[in-house]
Amino acid sequence: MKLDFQDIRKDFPILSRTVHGKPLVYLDSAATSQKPRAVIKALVRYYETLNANVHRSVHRLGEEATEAYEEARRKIAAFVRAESPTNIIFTRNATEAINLVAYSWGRSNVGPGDEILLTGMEHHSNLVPWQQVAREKGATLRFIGVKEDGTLALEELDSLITRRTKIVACVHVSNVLGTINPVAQIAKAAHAVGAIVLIDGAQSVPHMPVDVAELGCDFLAFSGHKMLGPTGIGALYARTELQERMEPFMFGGEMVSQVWSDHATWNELPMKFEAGTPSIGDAIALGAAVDYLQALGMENVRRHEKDLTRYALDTLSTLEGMTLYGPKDVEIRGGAVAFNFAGIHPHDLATLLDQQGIAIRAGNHCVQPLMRQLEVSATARASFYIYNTREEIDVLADALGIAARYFSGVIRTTG
Ligand code: C6P
Repeated sequence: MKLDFQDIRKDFPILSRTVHGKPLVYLDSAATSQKPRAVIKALVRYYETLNANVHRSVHRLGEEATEAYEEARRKIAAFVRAESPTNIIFTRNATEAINLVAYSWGRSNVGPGDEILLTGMEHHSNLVPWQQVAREKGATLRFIGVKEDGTLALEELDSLITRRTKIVACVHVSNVLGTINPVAQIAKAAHAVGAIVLIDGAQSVPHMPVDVAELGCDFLAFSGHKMLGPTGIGALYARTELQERMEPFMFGGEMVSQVWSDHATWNELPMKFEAGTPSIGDAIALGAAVDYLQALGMENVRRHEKDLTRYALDTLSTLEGMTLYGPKDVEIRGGAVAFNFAGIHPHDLATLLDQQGIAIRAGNHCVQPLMRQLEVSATARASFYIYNTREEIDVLADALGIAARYFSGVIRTTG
């Protein structure tokens, strides 16, 4: 199926606004995506017609809200090809999903002398929780290195994955380098020594077909807001057997079955991990986001982003003074393109582009260890999604040309 991307743009009300008098060119979807009308409507519809707490009330609204909430869970499970909806635990975001694993699984299964294997391109969300577990439990963190070309040093895998490895926690698609890591291969090596595998899917689930069985992962964490859904909702895919063996993450209402004054038993899966009133409307709207993506087809989403990424790499690499990070081959990379340009500080660059209506991100992208390896304190980053066009990349390239001239003193401000 060929997608009409101008039609897709019409589904996103925000894309018709202007910024500083210029049409908005939104190139920051790796930070958070924009939302189509169908998702906004689902949220409004929930509050206008369904609003009630879930799993508690026998009244009509309570039942309808519960059904809509559980329907969203079914959609999300199908989206990542989970065996059962009970494999999906709702969280606030990918960060909370990873923390859930670190607290519930990590604190009971990692001990002194054990090893936790990460990569050198982990987002802080998949690094700091493991630093905490390692410190508390006397375990050691190990890292698969990142090579100059932005890919992982997989030749190190055999020596890094040993009987001491308890968990391998690895980002699927890097939010800086764009690299798509061969997580299925890593998972196979981890399972061979009895380690379990957590995949940080924050930048993959929104952008490409993801099948948990094909990845061979035990856990997959992702955020709703990066995949057209609202903020405040994310998910953890967790294998049933591991859920059964794990202690709850948080304690309180709804995650319990029987409660006595001095002890309690836990609710069935996955409610055991969902304490308190969840983000009901946000979960339902995430279900609508999944419907929207499914209707487009994730293969088409990936194809469009590959095209944009190839175009961006080709276009930006012609600019003098451009340093692009990450693999050059779009077959092994996603649509987050980090760069430094003409010696201009990324924050200055982002501010200048903003004057042209262009939204990019500048900073360390919550991956400070990788920044140190790249020997920079920050980069600029353009990131793409289904609503972006080649024309917007041309606008970016032209604006970068203007920025270079401005900073080299050719263009001077008046006043
Ligand atoms: N990266 C970016 O601009 P949360 O904040 O929980 O929704 O997602 C955390 C996260 C985890 N892993 C990866 C690979 C990510 O890219 C992110 C979020 C954003 O790159 C915000 S720092």
